[in-house]
Amino acid sequence: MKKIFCSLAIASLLTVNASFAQKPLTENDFYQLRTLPLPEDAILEVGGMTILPDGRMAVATRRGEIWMIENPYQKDGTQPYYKRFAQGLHEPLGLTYRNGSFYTSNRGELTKITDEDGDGRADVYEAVTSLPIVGNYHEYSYGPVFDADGNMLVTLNVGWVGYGASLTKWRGWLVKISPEGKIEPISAGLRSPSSYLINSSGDLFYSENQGDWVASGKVSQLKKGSFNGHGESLKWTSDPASPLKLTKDQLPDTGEPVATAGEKIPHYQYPACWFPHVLMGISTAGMVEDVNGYLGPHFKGQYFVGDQGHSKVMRMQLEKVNGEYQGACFPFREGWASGLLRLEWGLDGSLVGGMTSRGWSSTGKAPYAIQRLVWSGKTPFEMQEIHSKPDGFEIVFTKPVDKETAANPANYKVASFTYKYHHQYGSPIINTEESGIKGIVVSADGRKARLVLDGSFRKHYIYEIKPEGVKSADQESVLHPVGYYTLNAVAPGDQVAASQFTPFKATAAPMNHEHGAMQASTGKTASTGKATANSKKRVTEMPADWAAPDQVLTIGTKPGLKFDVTELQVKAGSKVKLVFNNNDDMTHNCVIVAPGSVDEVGQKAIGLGLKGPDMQYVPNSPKVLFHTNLLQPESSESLYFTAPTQPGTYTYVCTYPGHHTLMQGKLVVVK
Ligand SMILES: [Cu+2]
Repeated sequence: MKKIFCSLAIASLLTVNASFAQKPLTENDFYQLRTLPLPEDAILEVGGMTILPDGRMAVATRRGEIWMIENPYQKDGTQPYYKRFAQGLHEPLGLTYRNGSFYTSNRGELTKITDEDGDGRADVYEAVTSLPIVGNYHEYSYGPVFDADGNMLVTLNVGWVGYGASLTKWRGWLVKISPEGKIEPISAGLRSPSSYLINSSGDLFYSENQGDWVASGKVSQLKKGSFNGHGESLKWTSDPASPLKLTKDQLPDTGEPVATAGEKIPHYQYPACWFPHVLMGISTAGMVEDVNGYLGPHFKGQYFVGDQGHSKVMRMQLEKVNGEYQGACFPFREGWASGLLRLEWGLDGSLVGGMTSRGWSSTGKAPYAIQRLVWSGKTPFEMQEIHSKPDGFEIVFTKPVDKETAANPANYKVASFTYKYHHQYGSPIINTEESGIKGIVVSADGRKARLVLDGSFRKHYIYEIKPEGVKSADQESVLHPVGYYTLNAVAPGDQVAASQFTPFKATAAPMNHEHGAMQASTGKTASTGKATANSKKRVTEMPADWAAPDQVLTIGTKPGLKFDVTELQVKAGSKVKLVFNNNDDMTHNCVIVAPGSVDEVGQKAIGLGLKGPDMQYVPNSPKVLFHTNLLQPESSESLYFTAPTQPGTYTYVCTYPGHHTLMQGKLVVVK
């Protein structure tokens, strides 16, 4: 008996193992998060973070303190040790250590802090210089980063008065501060420049957040005399110290594509890499360059960019075409504990994330956290790089591909789009177009697939590249089968001769239309049937058989992703007219969903990707009961519907990507 039991147990163990082996691989199989235990008596909302030469970590908190962390790597399972080093600062949002002193940007001062007697506590706080401020809550100051000459670079957030405003000189600028404290304006047009770095080639980049004048998150090179898009900073260009003379009335504030608007603006700096809003993250933040290949030799020389709102790290790969940087971003590792503001390399090669979410909500629910990301030593199957080619793109994979799937054009999708340039908040995706694939050449070693595209290229557009059906030689799927390449210029070089193309099988159409993506992207959703299903849910004229609505509800919008009413009541089965007024300066819709389904519907809306704009970001789901279209600022729509007969708490929500977690209200249906 015993023997039989044992062999049965072993057999069932084997089955369990086999089913584990077949599970799709996840980010966690390659990169693991380790959470630092935090002391109970400290509120470590990370604003600035730096690693000291001896491996200790120093953290500046938004509460105005600096903490030293010994043994952050938890060697041999031991605990880290925390000690408060400094206090009394004003929301420091940067921290640098140099020649035995710390430097940090407070709201109104760049401060040098030194422990002169070596007791592990700060003794001397010196003002390097005052930073310009009028006291607006949104006037964050970031940095410093030292340049090669020992000057300090500091970025200055614009204030907020219902729009981003430069209320004092040089808000919305990158400034250079000499060791003597003299401020020199360098580059204009910044909005919320929370993070910047000097790369191994000595070039300076910053990450920017979506907002007014800024269509989406992006990473741009910062050059002296350049303009990065936010109009308010130009208020100060008549000052003799300004390195550029551009004025706000020279900006084409018309909502035309940013791809072409930039050509009309003197000194305009196109982003090196757009991080499409929601499709990647919602608020790009801390960045590091991996010169050492800490996260694997396959990503050596690439960048890792944190996202505060989505609690994730994204990957960016840059190349220079015609002397300018451009490149692609990719998803990399989500699931961090809080809003990821800072990234630094630990001395052990782990990627350390410093987090905070107070006032800036994030998908990671902790109010603050510190975590380290460690590479497992395994190589994920990913698009390692995307390169521009005169006739298309070349994808470099981290591992050899299965040549059959890699040569089949049905296994790829390529589409391009841009955004509007205007003073309004953010932008919808516009001008989406799919590219047909003429041919594919897979390299002999199986590491590269060269896609030759139909048609002409659109300069400064973002190309979405999805190798969804490509497998590795060992039959793994691409872990993150999407990348967004910002095509500022088409690379020169040789075209692929048509005779080199892999001949397509008759069954492989030039593009895969199965998912309706083509129809959606050209605005013909009405013919797909999906819109018909949804259109019954959007009745904007009073049904003929109604004498009058039983009840009229009015919902408006407020800044900060809010409806102006958070709860409404209707009688089950009654005839309802709902007036939705969008009085905010952002685009919103109003979608009534079944009880308990708001997250599911919100996630589905995000999942619409490039189809979203044409679908009004309303997913085709039975959980969607009624909905308006997406409304531009200062517009209104009326809906007519019969209230559900089933009493309960329904939700009205804006499903525009990034809004659904905050922008909700309760629709209580009563008997
Ligand atoms: Cu909204």
